[in-house]
Amino acid sequence: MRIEVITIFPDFFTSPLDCSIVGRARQSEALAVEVHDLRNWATDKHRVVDDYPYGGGAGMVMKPEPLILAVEDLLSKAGRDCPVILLTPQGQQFDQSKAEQLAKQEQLILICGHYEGVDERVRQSVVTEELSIGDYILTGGEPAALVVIEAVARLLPGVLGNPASLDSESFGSGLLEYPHYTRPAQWRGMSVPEVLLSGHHQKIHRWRYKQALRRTGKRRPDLLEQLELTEDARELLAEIDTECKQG
Ligand code: 4G3
Repeated sequence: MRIEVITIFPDFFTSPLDCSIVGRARQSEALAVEVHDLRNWATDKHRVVDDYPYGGGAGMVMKPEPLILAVEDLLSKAGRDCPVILLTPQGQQFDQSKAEQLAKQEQLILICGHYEGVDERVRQSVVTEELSIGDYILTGGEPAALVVIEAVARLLPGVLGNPASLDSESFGSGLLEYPHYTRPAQWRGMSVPEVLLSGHHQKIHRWRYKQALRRTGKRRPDLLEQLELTEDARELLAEIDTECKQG
C-alpha cells in the first residue's frame, strides 16, 4: 500500500514513521509513506497556505489552491483514483472496521488540516471522505493521520508476525480483551488466577471469554449490544450477573 500525506509540518512524521511496526512495514515495502510539504504547491513567492476567513471571524482558513493542486498532482502521478481523506473533527468516526476497509486500498491520500479549517471548495472538489479520530480538537490533523496510518499498517499482509493475534484482539471479536498475565505467578501478594496455571485449555478459553464479556459489559455496554450473542455467551453473562448480585 502507498500512503501520501499532505501537511504543513512534514517533520512531525519523521520519527513516528521510522519507528516500531510502521517503520518495519516501510522497510519491508509492505507500506510506502510519502510525506509532502503543502508549501510546495503554494502559488506565491512567500509560499502562503492560509488566509483570513470571508465574512470575518477569528483564526485563519487553509487556502483552496495549494491543497487542490497537491491532490491533483498526486492523483495524476498515481494514474488512478483513490480515497482522498481529510482528517477533521467534522468527519465520520474512524474505527477498526474503517481501518480494515482502508487496508484493502492500493493507495490513500491523507490531508492534514490546520488553523480554523479548510476552504469548503477543497471538500467539494477533491476530498472523497472526512474522518475524525474522536471527539476532541487538535491544532492540526497530523496526529490523526498518524493514527490512521498506524491502524491500517498493522493490518497489511506480512506486517505483523502472527496474524492469528489479529482475530483474538479487541474489536476483531467485538469484545474488549480479557486480562493477561505473565511470570511471576505471585508478586506482592497478587496472584495469577489458578485456571491459567492449570494447563486445561478448554477451561482457560472459557475463563478468558467470560472475562472478556464481563469487561465489555461493564466498560463498553454499547459494544456488547452490537453483538449477536451465542447461547454460550448468554449463559456466561447470566453467570456474571448472579456473581455481581452476590457481590
Ligand atoms: C480540519 C482532526 C482540520 C478542520 C483534526 C480542524 C481533530 C481531529 C482541523 C478543522 C483536527 C480529529 C485540525 N482536530 N478529531 N484539527 O480527528 O476544523
